[in-house]
Amino acid sequence: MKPPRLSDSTLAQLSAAVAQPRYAREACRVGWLHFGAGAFHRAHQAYYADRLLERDPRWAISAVALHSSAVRDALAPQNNLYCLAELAEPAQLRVIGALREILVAPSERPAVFARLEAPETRLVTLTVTEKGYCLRGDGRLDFEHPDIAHDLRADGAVRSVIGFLAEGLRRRYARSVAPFAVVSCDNLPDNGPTLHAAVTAFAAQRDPALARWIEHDVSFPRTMVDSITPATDADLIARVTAESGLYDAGPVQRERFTQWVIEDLPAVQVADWAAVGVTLARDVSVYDRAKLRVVNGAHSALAYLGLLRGHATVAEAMCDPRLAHCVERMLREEVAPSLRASGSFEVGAYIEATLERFRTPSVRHQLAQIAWDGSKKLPLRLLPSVVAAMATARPFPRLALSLAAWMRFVIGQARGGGGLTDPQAERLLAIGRACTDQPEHDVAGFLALEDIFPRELADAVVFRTAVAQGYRGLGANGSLSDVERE
Ligand code: CS2
Repeated sequence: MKPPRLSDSTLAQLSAAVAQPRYAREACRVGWLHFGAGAFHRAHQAYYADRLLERDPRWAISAVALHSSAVRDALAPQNNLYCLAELAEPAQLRVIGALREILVAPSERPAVFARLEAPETRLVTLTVTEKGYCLRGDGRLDFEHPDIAHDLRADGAVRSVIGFLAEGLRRRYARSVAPFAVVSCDNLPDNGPTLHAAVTAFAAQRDPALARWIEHDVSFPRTMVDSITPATDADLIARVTAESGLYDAGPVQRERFTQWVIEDLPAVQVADWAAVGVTLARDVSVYDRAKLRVVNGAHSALAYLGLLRGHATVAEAMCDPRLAHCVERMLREEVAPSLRASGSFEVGAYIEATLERFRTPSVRHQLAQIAWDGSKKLPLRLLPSVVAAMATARPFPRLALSLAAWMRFVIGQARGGGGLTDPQAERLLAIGRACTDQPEHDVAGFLALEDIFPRELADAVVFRTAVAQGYRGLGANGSLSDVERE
């Protein structure tokens, strides 16, 4: 017999082992708007909101899906309830009640603007991935991006998150409503200030006074978010349904570890963050640099090297002793020197803890998922460590190898016809098809992509040589013999 579906009216039938909202959902009010209703948001920020709601009813979330209606369609019959599986042995399930509604932007623009305009909306968060910011390689807003060009002409009928934020803030400004805080939860260095500059630049094209208001009066704190969130699959749906006793079409999963650090600005001091485990910090850059270069840098290295070596998940790749050793040395010898210790933060311990997280067998995190959008990720995750190494004349063979592995991965996809999930897929596949397995030639083809590899870096002989050497040693199947004894 098919179990009943998770919803407000079936919650009483939930297995006793599953935690459920300990607050009256109907008494909660929406004070938080979120762009990007994907798994990471539902596993991370919505979890913290759920815990805030236990003590303060103002923090129900209105989530906006920018493109697809899939999440809305899965959760609507469930009153937007879903299960979060915290992966450990055994997994811990909890039903999250923080989502009030899911708006699908293209068809529900007026409802999104109503939330953006509402004085009760004090917090706007985003998880739209690196490419959602429509930035150029130098981190500034790309006015040639089709969505930005469209939104500047659109007179409110916007489709990018930059357009939504600028238009939402314009409406508040016009009605003298105090601004909300805008909290980027994506893996970009200085995510707050970067987004702040992009929204201000967009607004300046429409109204200089609005741009000045955004620049001076709207807060865009820096943040660091961290929790490994493997994509939802049929396996998770089946497990959650079996363990909870209720059918859930949209569960999410993440590792037990979760971290959220927000820059301590007055505009974010609106909720009792400390009570739910969120850290407010004066200097977030220590955390965000370490997160991007260690957790995300190692992830990307493992993804490309691991896929070449025939692995499917991070935990599997970590069981490959040569690969694990290579990534560990990359972190300790090539990345760590670029990070500063601060207060209780100690780089060596952070690396140790990160590798331990990667080894957790219950977290089946697909390397193919991490391999997405390499053209947007590598410049933020690996290149800053390379630049820091070059500045102090330190060698960086494993960082170079990881970049070469990305090139080999792209070539493999081009030759095998597997396609690529990347905003630059067309250009990358064309470069991949033109490769001849001659290291200098092939590497030069990729390094010519200026919005990934800044000209000065691509022209540096030390850099070109290191990547070509990595590429040569790696071959097409990920041999590590050049950097580690096989
Ligand atoms: C991963 C991240 O998919 C990826 O590129 O590196 O999603 C990573 O799992 C998270 O940032 C961890 O917090």
